[in-house]
Amino acid sequence: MKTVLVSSNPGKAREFQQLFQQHGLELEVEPLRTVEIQADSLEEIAVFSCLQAYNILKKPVIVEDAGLFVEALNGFPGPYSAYVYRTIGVDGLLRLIAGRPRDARFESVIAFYGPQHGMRIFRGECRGRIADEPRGSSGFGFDPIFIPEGRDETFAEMGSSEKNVVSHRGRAVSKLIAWLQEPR
Ligand code: ITT
Repeated sequence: MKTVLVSSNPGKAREFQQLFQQHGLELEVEPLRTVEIQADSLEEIAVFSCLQAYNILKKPVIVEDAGLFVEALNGFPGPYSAYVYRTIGVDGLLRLIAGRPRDARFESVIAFYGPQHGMRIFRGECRGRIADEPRGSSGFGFDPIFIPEGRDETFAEMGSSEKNVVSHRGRAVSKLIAWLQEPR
């Protein structure tokens, strides 16, 4: 079964592609822009976008919604991460948490929908902390200020394959791939 990822984020698509290739699976990326609802949960957003994409493309699709949850901000920006990134960006987020504890986590929720299997959800989380200043130039979004647990480098100082080993997305995609590879 060839899987279609609907995403307009090339950085995200690259990380998915790399994991699929490592497992000898094909992944088609469709940069279709769906209407992203505002909701307090990544799952609600992913499920809504996934059904919308399926209704347009009429083939099995996957959609991922991810976000950065900062503990000192009670989980903000979470599901609003794309908006916060576009508006105040990395520097704005650093200003918001100046002098406060740096604990944070990334979460990824992947929604798969196909008429044979219905809706399936796969989750991944990566705990870590917010760096004092941006470091590194690879990746996308908040990568320059996120340091995963047990490491000193930010995600942006790692290559995408190294990031995939520990990241929220890497963990969620690995669960998706294990499910896709189950004999049926
Ligand atoms: P699509 O919905 O089209 O896939 P998007 O960029 O809008 O692309 P999300 O809503 O899932 O994707 O992402 C929310 C934002 O959270 C994203 O734009 C980044 O700013 C941030 N983000 C998510 N995953 C990230 C990661 O692995 N590294 C850095 N920032 C990330």
